[in-house]
Amino acid sequence: GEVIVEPLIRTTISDDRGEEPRYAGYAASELCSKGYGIEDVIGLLWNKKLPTREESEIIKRIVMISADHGPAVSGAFGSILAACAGIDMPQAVSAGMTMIGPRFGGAVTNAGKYFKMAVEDYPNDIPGFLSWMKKNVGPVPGIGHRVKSVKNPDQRVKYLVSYIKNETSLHTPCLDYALEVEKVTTAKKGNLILNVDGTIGCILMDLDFPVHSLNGFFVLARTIGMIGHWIDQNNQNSRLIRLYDYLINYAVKPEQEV
Ligand code: Q5B
Repeated sequence: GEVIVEPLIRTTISDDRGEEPRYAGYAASELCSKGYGIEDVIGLLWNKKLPTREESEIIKRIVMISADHGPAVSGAFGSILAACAGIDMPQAVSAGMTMIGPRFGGAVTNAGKYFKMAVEDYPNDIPGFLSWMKKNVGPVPGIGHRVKSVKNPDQRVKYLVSYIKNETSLHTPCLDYALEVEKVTTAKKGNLILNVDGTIGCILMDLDFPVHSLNGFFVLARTIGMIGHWIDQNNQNSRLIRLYDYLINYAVKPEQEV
């Protein structure tokens, strides 16, 4: 007779049982033939909604602007180090990916989460929000940068903010709040700017993406850059990296008698 088994998993985003995959109900080939882009696929698979044209343009810019930030940052450097050690592409890219976390690139989700909380729980009370964060969380995710500052502004952030404000009709309570927080934090220290993680986190909250999807934007975008660095090192037949002694402060005890 018929055997009834409990489903092992439940999916709500895609279905490949027909002639082709459907993303939240939309046939992949139809999306292509009707002129939709990768940003629309992101909207369907991460938010189960086809973005409006205006929303798609914003998503596209977020991915473009976060794709790479040169070889010096933790993620790219991790991939380069691996490429130079002869590691294959997937593993070298995942070495870079491993670096994405609370300090580097992985502050998007928490920036969105806490700025949204601030809009709701601390409207017009930035000192109250900052002291809550200090007591309960630590450094405000989305604020602060190692090299960018008031004197050396991050053009990616400037561009995104100006695009959203001047060329879209997006309602931006999270972004507006974060920009007000930035005024307070930069008054204390010049590098406590609203950084790229914070900016995209707030815009994505304002776009109504699920909070857990937010780090995915940095992960997706930076994968493009890490693959690029791996290809670049391989094209150059780069040699194994070993740090020179002058780059290390050997603070160990001098030789001891046993
Ligand atoms: N302080 C990013 O710090 C960094 C504070 C703060 C209050 C804050 C730090 C931080 C939150 C996490 C975040 C994303 C670690 C950054 C990115 C992508 C990237 C990267 C690239 C790319 C930098 C010195 C003093 C201390 C701290 C205070 C620092 N941040 N206070 N809220 N948020 N931010 N990450 O310069 O009194 O001296 O003890 O954790 O949003 O990853 O390009 O490189 O595209 O690849 O190393 O842009 O800001 O300084 O940590 O030693 O702190 O400032 O409490 O105070 P630093 P620290 P005190 S974007």
